[in-house]
Amino acid sequence: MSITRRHLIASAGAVALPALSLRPAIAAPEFSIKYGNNLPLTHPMNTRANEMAAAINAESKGRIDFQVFPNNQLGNDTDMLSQVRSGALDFFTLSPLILGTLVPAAQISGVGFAFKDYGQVWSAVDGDLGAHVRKQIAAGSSLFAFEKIWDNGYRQITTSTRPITTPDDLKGLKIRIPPSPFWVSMFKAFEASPQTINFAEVYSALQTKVADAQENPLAIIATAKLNEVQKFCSITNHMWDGFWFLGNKKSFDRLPQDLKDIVTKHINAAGLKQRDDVKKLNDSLQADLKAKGMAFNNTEAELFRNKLRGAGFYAEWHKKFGEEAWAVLEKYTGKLV
Ligand code: X2X
Repeated sequence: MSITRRHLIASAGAVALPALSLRPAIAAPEFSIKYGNNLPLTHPMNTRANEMAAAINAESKGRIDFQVFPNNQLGNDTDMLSQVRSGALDFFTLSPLILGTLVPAAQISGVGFAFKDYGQVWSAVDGDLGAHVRKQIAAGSSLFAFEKIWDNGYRQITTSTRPITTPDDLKGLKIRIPPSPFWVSMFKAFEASPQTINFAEVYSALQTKVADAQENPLAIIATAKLNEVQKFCSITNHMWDGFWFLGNKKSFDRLPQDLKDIVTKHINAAGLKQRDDVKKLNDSLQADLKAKGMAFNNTEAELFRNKLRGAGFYAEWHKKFGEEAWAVLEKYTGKLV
C-alpha cells in the first residue's frame, strides 16, 4: 500500500502564467491497494471483485485506489501467497486447503464429504468453525482473513480418460491437485497418483497430459474452459471449498479506521453476492458443459466415504486437527466417522 501525498498545484507560478488553470489537480489516491487471485476474469469472484473495487474507490472519495489482478497475473498461488505474506500484495483470495501449507488448521473446512449441503457449510464457516480458523490464521501468520469466506463450491472430478464411478476408478489415476498437504493425503487415500500443480498451470498440464484428471467446481471448469481438455465429469461432490479473503495485517493497519470500515464492509458484502452467483452457476452449468461435449455421471458418495474411512483418512486428520477443532466441525456436520 503505497502512501502518496495528495498534490495540489496552487502556486505562485500560476500568477506569471495566466493561461494555466488555477483549479487544483484531482487529488491522487492516498492508498493504492492491490488484490490478486487465480481465477478467470469471467468467474463470479472477479465480476464481484471488480464491482467491489469500484464501490470502495467511490465511497472512499478517491482516497483509495483498489486494483484487482485476476487470473494469476501476479504469479501463481504459491507466488501470491509469499507476496501477501511479505506485504508486496495487500489482499489475496486463497483456498483454506492451500493456506494449509502455512496454517495447517485452516484445512479443516475441506474435510471430505463433511458438509451435506450449503446450509451446513455457511453455518459452519460463518460460525464457530470459521471463527476458529480465522483465529489460527491471525495467530500463525502475517495475515488475517475477513469474516465472510468466498465460495469456490463442491468439487467434481474430470478426466480425459474414463469416468469415475467407483473409488476403484481413482486407482493410479494421474490427477492434478492444488498444492496442499490435505489434498495429497486425500487422493493418496483413494490410491490415486496425485500431482501437485498450481492452478495457473492446470490447463496446460491437462493439455499436454502431464495429468489425466483434475477436480474443481463446475464454475471453474467452465470459466477456465477445462472442458476443452477434459472429456468426463464425474459428480463426486467430494469436498466443499472456499476462498478466504486474506489481507496482510501491516498493510491493512496503515489505513485509517474510516477507510478500513469501508473496505471491510464491501469485501464481506461482495463475498455474500459471490456466494449466490457461484451456487447458481454450479446448479446450471451441467447442461452447458454437456452441450459442449462433456460426459457426466453421478456417483454414490457413501462408496467414496467408505474408502476414505477404510484408509484411516478421517482418523488421521481428526488426530492432526485435534479433539477440540474436530468437535467444532462435527457440531455442524454431525458425527463424521
Ligand atoms: O487450484 C484450484 O484448483 C482452485 C482454483 O480450485 C483453487 O484455488 C483451490
